[in-house]
Amino acid sequence: MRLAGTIFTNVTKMLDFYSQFNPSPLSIKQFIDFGLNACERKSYLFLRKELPVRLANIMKEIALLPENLLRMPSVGLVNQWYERSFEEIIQFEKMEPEPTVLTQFCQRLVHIRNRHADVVQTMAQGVLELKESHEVDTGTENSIQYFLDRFYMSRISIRMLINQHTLLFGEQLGAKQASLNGIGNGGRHIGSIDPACDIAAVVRDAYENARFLCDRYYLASPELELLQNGVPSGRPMPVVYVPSHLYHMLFELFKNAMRAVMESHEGSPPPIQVNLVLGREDVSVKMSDRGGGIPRSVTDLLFKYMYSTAPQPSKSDSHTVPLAGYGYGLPISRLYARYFHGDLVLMSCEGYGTDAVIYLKALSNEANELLPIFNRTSSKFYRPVPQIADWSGSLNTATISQCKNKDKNKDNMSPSVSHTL
Ligand code: P4A
Repeated sequence: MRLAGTIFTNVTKMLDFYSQFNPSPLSIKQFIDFGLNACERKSYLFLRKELPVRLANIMKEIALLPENLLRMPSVGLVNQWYERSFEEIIQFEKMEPEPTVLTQFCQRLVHIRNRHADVVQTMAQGVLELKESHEVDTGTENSIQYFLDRFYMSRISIRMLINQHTLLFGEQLGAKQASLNGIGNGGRHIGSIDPACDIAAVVRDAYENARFLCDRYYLASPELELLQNGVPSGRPMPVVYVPSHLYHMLFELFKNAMRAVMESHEGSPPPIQVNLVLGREDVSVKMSDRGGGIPRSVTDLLFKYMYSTAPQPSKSDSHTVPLAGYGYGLPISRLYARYFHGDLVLMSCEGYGTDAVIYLKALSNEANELLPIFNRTSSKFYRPVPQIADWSGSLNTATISQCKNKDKNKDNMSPSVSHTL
């Protein structure tokens, strides 16, 4: 207790210090080169600076949140986790990379990853607490959307770094060997990256698991029609990617598509079509359903955290509403796509069905991390100024505020590779 004041000022100082640095985005190619060539010492020296930088950058933004959101118990809890983890990492600042330190560092990373396991759910709870206790205006809603995109993106990136280090170097017993061998995956994984990730296989896997839930709830399910360049093909389509990220996106999209199809058809449900296309710049995965679609005004709302926030079905209900689409499935799936400079877009034709497209970068050296950077420009989004319309019609329509969010999502993120077109 006696030291509390000292620790407080010290950590505050360290936060100020580390938040001055911009995060260093890595490309998938760099992750792979690093995984193949770098030693644990080098990884340690990089992470003991990069992790505090990424933590500090996002913690500075947490501090800028609307005050009534910051006061919500769940948000306070998340904030505490970040403070604790930041403190735990900067303890390594001056520790030489000796074997005992390296082991301790690995264990610390695992501990931190576990501590942050429920961040998404807890933050959603915080937003729910705010909605239930306060009237939320459009300005606040936009700030929260802006923040959560950056906050969850930061989390994805920090977990990626931790996963790579612990998979490559953790748990003594030849962890590097095990992760490089990628048990059951043809021995090619580099941490969480598969240099020959078969998109077709991940599509089938996500489909089967979503179908299992669909069958249980609706007692039927739509078939999958898997195409490559528009024609049926049994051949694999390999890309350099993180299979778990791709799976996450596809599973979410399959659940949505199945729900829409089953809710709009009494008899035999029309199949869900997935078309895989490999271009020079993009890999595109297009999922088309005939589930009746949604109006354009709703498409945008599906990516909004405030709109998607609903009380979680209780654990005992969860088996009866497997495709309910609670939570942040779509907005977070889109962040996974954008994390390596891809995207996820929905195009719906109300009255017919929905197309969802996942875009990935075809080249691993162009697949750079997209990271939020804390600076003066980013902080201005937390003090929304009253908006004056410069187009006729209400400013509060979903369409217009989504347009603004689209621009915002692109601002203050780490720069992308510039293309000469
Ligand atoms: N039609 N189309 C979709 C939905 C409806 C749809 C839908 C009613 C809406 C909300 C939801 C799940 C499905 C689709 C594919 C998508 C997204 C929406 O990727 O067919 O849960 C949130």
